[in-house]
Amino acid sequence: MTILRVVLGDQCSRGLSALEGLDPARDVLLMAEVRSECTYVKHHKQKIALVLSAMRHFAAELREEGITVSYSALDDAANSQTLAGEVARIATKVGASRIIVTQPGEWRVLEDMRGWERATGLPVEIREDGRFICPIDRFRAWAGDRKQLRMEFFYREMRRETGLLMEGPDEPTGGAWNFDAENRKPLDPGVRPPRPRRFAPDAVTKQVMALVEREFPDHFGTLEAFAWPVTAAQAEAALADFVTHRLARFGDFQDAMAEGEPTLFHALVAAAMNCGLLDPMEACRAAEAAYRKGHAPLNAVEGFIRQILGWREYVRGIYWLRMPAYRDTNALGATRKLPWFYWSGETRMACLRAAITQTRDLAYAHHIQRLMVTGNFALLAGIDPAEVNDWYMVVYADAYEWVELPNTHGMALHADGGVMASKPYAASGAYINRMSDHCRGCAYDVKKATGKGACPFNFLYWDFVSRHAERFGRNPRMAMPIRTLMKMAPEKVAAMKQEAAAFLAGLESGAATPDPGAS
Ligand code: FAD
Ligand code: DLZ
Ligand code: SF4
Repeated sequence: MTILRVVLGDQCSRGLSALEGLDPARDVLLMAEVRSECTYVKHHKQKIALVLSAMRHFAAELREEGITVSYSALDDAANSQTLAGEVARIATKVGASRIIVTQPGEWRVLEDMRGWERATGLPVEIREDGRFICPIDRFRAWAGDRKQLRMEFFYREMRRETGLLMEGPDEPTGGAWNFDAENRKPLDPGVRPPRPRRFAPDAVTKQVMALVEREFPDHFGTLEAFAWPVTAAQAEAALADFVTHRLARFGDFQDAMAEGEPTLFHALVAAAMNCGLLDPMEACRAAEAAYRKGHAPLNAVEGFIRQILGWREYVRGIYWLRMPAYRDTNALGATRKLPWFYWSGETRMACLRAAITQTRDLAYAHHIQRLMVTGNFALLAGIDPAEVNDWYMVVYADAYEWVELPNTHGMALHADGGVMASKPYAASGAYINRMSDHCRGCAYDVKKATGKGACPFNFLYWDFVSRHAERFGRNPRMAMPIRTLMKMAPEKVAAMKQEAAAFLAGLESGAATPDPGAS
């Protein structure tokens, strides 16, 4: 009896649990491009092109192995345009006796999947997603009834369990778990980061790009610079390119930002990893091997491995532990609408302009831009987490709710009330000035917190600290800024609060950003 095996767009992995035990003589594999998945948020055009191209390439590879693939293209006349619709339609067409699928990455799709049995009248087996290093139940067990779910402690357990960068059962390589203190350098003016390898669109990708332009013309972003890997072989080449040319300095400049340098020493592997083209453990092992061979220093390699083995696994654990309530968290009571410049990039704030315009053109910004520029601004300005969440889901090629939501609600906005981070990642312009060269070319003056041309990050920061001083009063990690605020002249505090109010009112009125010469 035919088993229908369903593979979703972010499950383009040969080792997927849904493919285990597949019998090519008996089974049919279903992949379906559907409008509902392309539009549940209006994804960046490059994200849709990446996922559909990866799906088409993966289907072709499976067919070459002799596997029967039922592939619903987006423009097939018979396509019902929903996952449930295609599963029911193809199950009937092939006379399936049961359905096997791997657990999806998003709560919304799992809810949908739970209805497939009713929709098809067939048993549906939802298998664990073995592509993650830490199974969901393992994370739950770790979380147990701990009061604090700090990533660092989870990460150490993962190091012990995987043996990555370990010299013995409890001995981390180099004698420490974390070398972050070495990883906070601004970019040296003389350093030119090597450009990441680009993967020019082949015929399949070009066809998909034309389809995306035709079907989703009003989605955010441009397709011109599309250069993402779309096959497992290309994703491995992208990883190798990173390990060879950028890993060694990844640590040093992990938190740096620079005008005209959209990628610095980052890996650009999340987009491929999140749609299944690259195995996270393979990425960690490749980095460790580079260290063992003396090709990259420990601060770089440990920093990179921590991002994947630590942060990536941890945020996924938090997502499944806390959903569905996590999505509605808004601990700081933020209600403001997302300013229009998040879409247009039209702002006089150079740091935000750089992060947003590169996001539009590349569907990419690196972590510090996401956290300390667009995220920090949204935190300080009190933007509604639901609006911010939608923005991050739309704009990045690597965005899937399981990873995007905890990063947005937990890390950037402190909307989860401190589940993930012990204090909000709020910072004034001084931080951006220390870590980047954006301020030099900005219309605002980073040294000023009030008066004509004052940097908005400055007065918004102090306004934020003042608004939330009571809430964070007993948090030792917030003690310093609160003490500094208390020591400030009351007139200065009042002036900054007034500037913040006027600035935010200007944003609400639809101005791109208030004229720095106007106040
Ligand atoms: P690198 O800087 O080279 O890091 C290597 C890898 O580590 C990444 O590919 C990624 O797999 C992993 N990683 C690093 N930081 C994190 C993190 N905080 N959480 C999970 N994995 C991490 N990452 C996504 O994959 N998808 C998202 O939708 C996403 N949304 C984010 C939203 C906000 C507000 C913030 C602050 C961060 C978000 N991140 C997201 C995390 C991080 O910014 C991206 O993983 C990273 O920028 C991807 O680029 P890269 O591959 O060059 O990463
Ligand atoms: C992101 C995405 C897009 C744009 N399109 C499809 C699609 O047409 N068909 C499909 O199976 N999956 C797609 N995906 C990925 C899904 O949105 C993803 O599987 C869910 O968000 C669960 O992580
Ligand atoms: Fe950003 Fe302020 Fe610096 Fe301008 S001066 S780039 S707004 S931090």
